[in-house]
Amino acid sequence: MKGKIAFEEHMATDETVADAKTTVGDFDQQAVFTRQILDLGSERLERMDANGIDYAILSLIAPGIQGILDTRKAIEVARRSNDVLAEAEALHPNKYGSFAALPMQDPDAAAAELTRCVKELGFKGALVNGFTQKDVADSAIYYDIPEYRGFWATVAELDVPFYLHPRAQIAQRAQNYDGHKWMMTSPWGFAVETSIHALRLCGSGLFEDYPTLKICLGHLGENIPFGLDRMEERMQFSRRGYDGKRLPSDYFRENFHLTVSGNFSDPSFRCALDIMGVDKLYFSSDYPFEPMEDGSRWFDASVAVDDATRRQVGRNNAISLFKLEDKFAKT
Ligand code: GRE
Ligand code: ZN
Repeated sequence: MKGKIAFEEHMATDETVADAKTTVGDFDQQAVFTRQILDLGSERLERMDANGIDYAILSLIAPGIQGILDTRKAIEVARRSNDVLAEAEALHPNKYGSFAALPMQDPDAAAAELTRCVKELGFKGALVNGFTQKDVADSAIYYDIPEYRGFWATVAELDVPFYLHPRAQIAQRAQNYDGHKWMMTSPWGFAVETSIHALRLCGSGLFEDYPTLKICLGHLGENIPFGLDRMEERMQFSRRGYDGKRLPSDYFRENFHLTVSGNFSDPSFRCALDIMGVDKLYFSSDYPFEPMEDGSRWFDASVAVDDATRRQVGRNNAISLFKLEDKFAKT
């Protein structure tokens, strides 16, 4: 399919590229990966063209700003990274959009940086890599706590999507992976970590306070669609510690938007489509963690997706979500 729009597409700056070392294994792959994640020019653009991707909203590599312990440094690195993204977008305004990286260590600074990025630089929203560390390595702050309500007020007021992207559990808190490190990151742990964070947002009453928030999740919803009916069923019996007025499944269907990034599976897609409906699903590739070719080849030919669905999920829904009508026509 030509004309796809993708928005879990990653980049790194020179000062954040060290994160790539923790995510890719052997040296050959490391060298290729490092080149690809730093590239905001011809290699990425040619690959987008070859795979029928018209437009990509770029975001900083994980864990990015969320792994910086020093709050001042986090604020500075976020700002510099966002300026690099803005420059790339200015060179290729019809090819790239930008998601803000945010210093979540300081909710007010994060709100201020998002406001700057959206109002001054024309960014399309934020992408945050899960919980944030702060001051000490053994820390993990989730954004459902009261300290972040002011931040969410800003997100709601700016009316831009917030992409909750995975990161790995931190080593000091990962005893459940002892001896099984293979599943700690993208094969399984990313989805566990990110789904818990997403459900914490639901359980905190956040979407009662700010009912218009739009939260994006990748990987077809980090396994939540598959578990949602059971959750709703079981919560008839117990809601201990739950502060939402409605069920998590109500908020999930209303406030969440899922991309297919890195989860190019017909059965998983059918489940997400059944649970969420066609309006809430979007294309994305997760480049360069996934080759653009894999996502595009699957999406363009998938028998789980009929042609009208393909156009809606591959393009038209993103035009609506990011208000891109001035740039792109729906097809
Ligand atoms: C991702 O961005 O989704 C990702 C990583 C690291 C490894 C695999 C992966 O950040 O999909
Ligand atoms: Zn990703």
